[in-house]
Amino acid sequence: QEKPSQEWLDRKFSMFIHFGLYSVYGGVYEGEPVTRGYSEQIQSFAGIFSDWYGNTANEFDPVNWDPDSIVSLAKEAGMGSIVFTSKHHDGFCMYHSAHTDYNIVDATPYGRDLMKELAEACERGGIAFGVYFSLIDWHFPQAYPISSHNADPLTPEHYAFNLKQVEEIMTNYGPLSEIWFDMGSLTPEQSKGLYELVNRLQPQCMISGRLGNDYVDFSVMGDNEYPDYQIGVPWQTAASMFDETWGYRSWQERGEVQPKVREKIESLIKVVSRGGNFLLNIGPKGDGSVVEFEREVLLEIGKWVRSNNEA
Ligand code: JFZ
Repeated sequence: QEKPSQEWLDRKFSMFIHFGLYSVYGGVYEGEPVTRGYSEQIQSFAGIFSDWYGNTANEFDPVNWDPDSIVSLAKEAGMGSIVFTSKHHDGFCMYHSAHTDYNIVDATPYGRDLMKELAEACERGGIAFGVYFSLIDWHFPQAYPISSHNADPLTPEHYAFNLKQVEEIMTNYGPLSEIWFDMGSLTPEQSKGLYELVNRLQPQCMISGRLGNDYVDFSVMGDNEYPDYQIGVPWQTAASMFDETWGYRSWQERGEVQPKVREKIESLIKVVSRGGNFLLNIGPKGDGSVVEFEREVLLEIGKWVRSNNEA
């Protein structure tokens, strides 16, 4: 029996990474902070046309992205896996897709398959790797309109495109611990099709409930949320460092490290003691570096985890 994956259930604490073209904007458009909405959704909240937004790829050169040091950071924090944004709502692929040029290899001066390098670093470091994959796409022509909660089912073209992309992700990046489908509105046939595709190629890969229509291997709670009764399915709480954004926000007021450490340890305890997986997010800068505040918070949490394991 492949599911639920016992490894997934045992993992308890994991790193979420939101990294993409939006990280270059850092929550700023035309010199002004964009104060509405998550910064990873700046294309929508600042009303930027996709072609114009996509020009940012010409300057996307995350030379300070260092997958081995990110894996070390996750391990020091006591995390057992990393879940990475393969494609967010903006439609930009952080991996080498054969089905669109709108990807990190073909469209940026960086020109390397950053997701593959992260997957390999996870393998070297002995932690699991999974992906976030958006079922909203603001770049794919047949998938309009721009919305962060599109209520229309996927168009046949968009669905076919997603199938091809999920297939390449399931084929080229080693064994995946989970796929975090997000935010689409699918027909039952579409949910079933994607669910069966993942199961066929990677039967151990846990599938998030956001695929819809009860095709679910684990269910996702919001920050600080957890079920107050046994729900009978594996579950996860995803949390950002600050509620307002998952992607990098240059003008974020971060305050002191210690109160944030305490807040996140409290969440970790609540989630893990109730049997869930805690997925804590970082949002690296456009140059690929980890925000110092976030690094410090993770290292402090790691100290607590270690002292707790020894006790
Ligand atoms: C979605 C995305 O729209 C968002 O940009 C980010 O990627 C986040 C991780 O996922 O937004 C969500 C998803 C789930 C919840 C809240 C926002 N939730 O379960 O409370």
